[in-house]
Amino acid sequence: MLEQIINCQNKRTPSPQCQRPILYTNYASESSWRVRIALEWKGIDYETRYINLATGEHLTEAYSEINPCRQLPCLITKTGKIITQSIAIIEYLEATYPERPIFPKSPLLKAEALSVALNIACDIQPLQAERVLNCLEIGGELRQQFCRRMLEIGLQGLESRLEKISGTYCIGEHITIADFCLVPMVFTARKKHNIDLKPYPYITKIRNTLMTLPEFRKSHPFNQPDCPQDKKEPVS
Ligand SMILES: N[C@@H](CCC(=O)N[C@@H](CS)C(=O)NCC(=O)O)C(=O)O
Repeated sequence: MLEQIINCQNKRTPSPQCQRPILYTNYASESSWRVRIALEWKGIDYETRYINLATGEHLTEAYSEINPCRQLPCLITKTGKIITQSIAIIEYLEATYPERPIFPKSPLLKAEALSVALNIACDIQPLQAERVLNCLEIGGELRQQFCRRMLEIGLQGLESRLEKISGTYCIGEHITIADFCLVPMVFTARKKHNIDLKPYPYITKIRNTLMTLPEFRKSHPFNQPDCPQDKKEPVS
């Protein structure tokens, strides 16, 4: 399949394999979950290719032909074009599937939604990325402490921001791209780094409300076919 996609790209013409968008994803990838929520939210029929981060499949030459940055997620559009970066993919989905908009019309609210999304995607999440932690050459408990501290700093700032701008969801009463970033980040904090969310009542309340929605539950890591049985827990 990788070869077919690469050929499709090189020829710059759609191939039969590119008639539905294809998401390269991994159950444990926070950034991929953002896009899975967006695809579910928009009701887009898409195919999935699972890339195993644990075995380093994202670092292979074959995958780097698709995404030279060797990261997930990556979307192949139905016309066979490659889009990387979760926020860019979500913006593309919004532009091409305008039903159920996830960017507010008001310029100010749109800026606020993007500001929360980028705070998570650019400032908070990258500091738990394996490639960053590997470069720091810290392991064991020190590694966990670093991740937890960085997450706590991020969560504190976000909580104060949400106290001012949130309603039922991150940005008032409309579900936006900010919510698509919030829920996966909270999963990383709780499940991967054991962070207690009690000091963050706004984040907790919004996250719990969002997790009642089918789009967020269906796209949850534990509901992904590539999630190993021994890692699965009931979705809560
Ligand atoms: N800014 C990128 C971040 C992508 C990213 O960090 N992906 C992680 C999984 S969540 C990854 O591929 N990690 C592999 C690595 O860093 O080597 C996005 O939003 O798509």
